[in-house]
Amino acid sequence: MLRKPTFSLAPIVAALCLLTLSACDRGNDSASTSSSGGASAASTQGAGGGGSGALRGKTVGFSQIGAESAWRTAETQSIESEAQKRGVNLKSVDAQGSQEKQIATLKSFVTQGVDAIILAPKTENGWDPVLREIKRANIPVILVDRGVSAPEELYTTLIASDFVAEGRMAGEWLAKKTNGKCNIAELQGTTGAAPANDRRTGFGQAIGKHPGMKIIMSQTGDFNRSGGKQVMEAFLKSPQGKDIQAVYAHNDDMALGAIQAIEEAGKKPGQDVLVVSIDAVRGAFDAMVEGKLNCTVECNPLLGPAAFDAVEKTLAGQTLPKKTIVQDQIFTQEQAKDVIGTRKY
Ligand code: GYE
Repeated sequence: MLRKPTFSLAPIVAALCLLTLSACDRGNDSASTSSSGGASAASTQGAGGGGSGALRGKTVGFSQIGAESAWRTAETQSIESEAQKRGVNLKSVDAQGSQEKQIATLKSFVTQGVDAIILAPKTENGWDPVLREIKRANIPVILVDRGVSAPEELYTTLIASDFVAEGRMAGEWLAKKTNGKCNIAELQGTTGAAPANDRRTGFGQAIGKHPGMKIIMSQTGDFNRSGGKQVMEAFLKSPQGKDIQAVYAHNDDMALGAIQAIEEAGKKPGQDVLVVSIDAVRGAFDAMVEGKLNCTVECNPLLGPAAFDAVEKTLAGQTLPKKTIVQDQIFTQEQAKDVIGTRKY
């Protein structure tokens, strides 16, 4: 189990890189993971630099939700480039935000007889029938980035971040920053999506310990920038708009949209209204350097190496842990300048 090196460890890591160049490449480019539930650790290391060659010529179907955020674009690129490195024939299909399209895609993967499926599911519910169909066809399903409510036996493994922990980190940071007193506007992710549900739960757990912290408005901005901007505009225009002291956005793209709305309303994001979000994409670092975003919690999208390690293992007959958790960390405005150059997405 390899934890992502923190930035203070950089000199030591750099020295180790000289000794083991390829291992360091993998460490920087792919998500660091640990397995949950006491099962044996699923490593991202095994074949992260392109694999053992075992997947060469295999056909893998990848059903992606869409391209609503910089995070998702980075995830798609990670999966597509890893497939290429391993000589996998990848059928990558973008569902343009539609769960129905994802289901139709999965059915077509069954008809085509792919060797394995990687699925980034839009919402938690609604997958049981199609997952049963895939199981009957004996095709392993690797879930990446979001979980589903379907019974565990219907998929091979899930590789994702702990979204409750991410929400909690954001809430704890805000509690500390405001001494436990703050009126908050929340921009939720896509309705019914695991990260939206869990990030709301985790944040609620953290601020629940502080009676002076209240969510005074909350609405979905669908994990995209224009959604975040539109909802924030409406929040600011509402009778309680002047009371908003902080924005908690379930992802960076919505926070960046909200920042625009705050500026257009004549206020200073990062000062008049604090902004905290999740993902830690490049745009968030730029906004932190400009002083407009206060804090972002990382959610690593570089899941390609871990996903194809899982495909390789399951096709080799190995049993995988049901869940592999991606390790994340928090970044504040104060750290942004020093860290921005090292960001990969
Ligand atoms: O945080 C957000 C995206 O599922 C973890 O989806 C992912 C989330 C990510 O659109 O930016």
